[in-house]
Amino acid sequence: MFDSLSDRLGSVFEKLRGRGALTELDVRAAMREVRIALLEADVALSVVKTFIEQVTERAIGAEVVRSVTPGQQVVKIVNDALVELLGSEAVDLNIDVTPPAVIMMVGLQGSGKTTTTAKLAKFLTEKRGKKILMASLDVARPAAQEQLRVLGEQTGVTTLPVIAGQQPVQIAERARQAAKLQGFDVVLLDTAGRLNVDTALMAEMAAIASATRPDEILLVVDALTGQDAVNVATAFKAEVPLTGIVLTRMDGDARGGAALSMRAVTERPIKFAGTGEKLDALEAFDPQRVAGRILGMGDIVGLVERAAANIEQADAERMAAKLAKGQFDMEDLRGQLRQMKAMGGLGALAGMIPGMGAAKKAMDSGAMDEKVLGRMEAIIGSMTPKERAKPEILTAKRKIRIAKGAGTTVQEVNKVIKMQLDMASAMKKLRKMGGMKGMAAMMAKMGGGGGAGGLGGALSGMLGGQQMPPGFDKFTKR
Ligand SMILES: Nc1nc2c(ncn2[C@@H]2O[C@H](COP(=O)(O)OP(=O)(O)OP(=O)(O)O)[C@@H](O)[C@H]2O)c(=O)[nH]1
Ligand SMILES: [Mg+2]
Repeated sequence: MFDSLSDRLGSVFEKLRGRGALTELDVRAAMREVRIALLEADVALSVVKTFIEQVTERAIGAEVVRSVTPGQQVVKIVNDALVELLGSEAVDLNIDVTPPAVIMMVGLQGSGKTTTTAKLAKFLTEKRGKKILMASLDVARPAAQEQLRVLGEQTGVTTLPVIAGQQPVQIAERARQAAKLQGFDVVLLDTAGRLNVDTALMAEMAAIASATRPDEILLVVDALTGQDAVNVATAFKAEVPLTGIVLTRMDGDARGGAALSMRAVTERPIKFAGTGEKLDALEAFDPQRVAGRILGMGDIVGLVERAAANIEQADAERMAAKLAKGQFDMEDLRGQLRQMKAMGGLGALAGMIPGMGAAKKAMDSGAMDEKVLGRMEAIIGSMTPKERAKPEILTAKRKIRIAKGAGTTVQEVNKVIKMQLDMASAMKKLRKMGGMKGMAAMMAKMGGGGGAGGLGGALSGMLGGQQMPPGFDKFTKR
């Protein structure tokens, strides 16, 4: 279904791919084309706008990983943003509850509720080994209950016997009761289709939902209706607590707008996609896979990921070698700061360095923010390579120059120097204790807590922990 979008994006990136360098203008021009492609795919305007802003900002600010081209890097950035747009992680059904779990299907007339109910029953039976009971609450259309019964026969799934004259809420209650007594794991409730404007049926749906309190209320929407599907979802969300979306007719020639806008607009995950009329044409919705299908550039995305992983690996090895020798210069400090930033915390070091527990806690509690790391990085960035390798040559004059370069004060430069010194001496101590092996022993002794000096101590001090070395207070947030 994403064919034309896929083609459009493909040709945008084709132009970027081989290029040796990309300017901001190149990126912006490419993003204008991506924007048009998304709009033509019927993605909601607000969603397109945010998406383009995000990707542009990331692409322009990105450091290009060695051994890939800037164009490839941009493809990876767009891929990641698409994955996020689609919801990042696949979201499973919430059915691991005290049985029976109740799943209620809602949606407009003809959206595919009854078919999807049967598909889901088959899926849960075959793939999850669940015992399923289906019940039709559709008393609005004469043949509806019979339709589900026939589907039950085709799939070998039990359906609740029909009792003429019962109302939806009663049927739902009876289904739950029967499931409980007969040991079913999941009850699937198929409901009557409604026109959006049909207030009576909307009210009935809300009544069923509040009487039955289902574990899942899945909205079934037709992907072919594009942005309308998103509007429908918004309208239903206002009536009942939706827990997820099923997009049907993904096998049709929908342009993709519904799939791409749905998550962002409704804040509900797409849990399944219907991909045909057959009863096995149902897929668990996986953002990564769908984004991959849209971009059709899995090879490039994989390449960039591998390159990044290799570099991290090489950096980690270099670092480990230095640590083993008991060295720690400004370059190492900068590497650590970057890693911390990249990991959104002190996780990079937490497993290696004694005393990091306290530092991590301080970070998590917000005692230190990204800006601080950035400022320290800027200070180190203003040093010459020689100064970074041999911080002991930093004279007062050099410090003034560095402070100016980083737009900060000599005091702050001194704090960074002090920090590097503390860490270097911690490294020496560690080495005396027997290098990396000693470190492990020391960690075992000290646990994640206080951190008796050393790198952990220096960091937790910097982070506003109890061990704050003199002069580090300015870097912590108050
Ligand atoms: N191609 C395709 N057809 C589908 C899909 N899902 C459902 N259909 C078809 O859509 C039609 C309507 O499906 P139903 O399941 O009866 O829809 P419904 O929402 O229960 O309809 P009402 O109960 O009348 O509101 C049927 O012909 C299905 O075969 C899908 O993913 N792909
Ligand atoms: Mg139906």
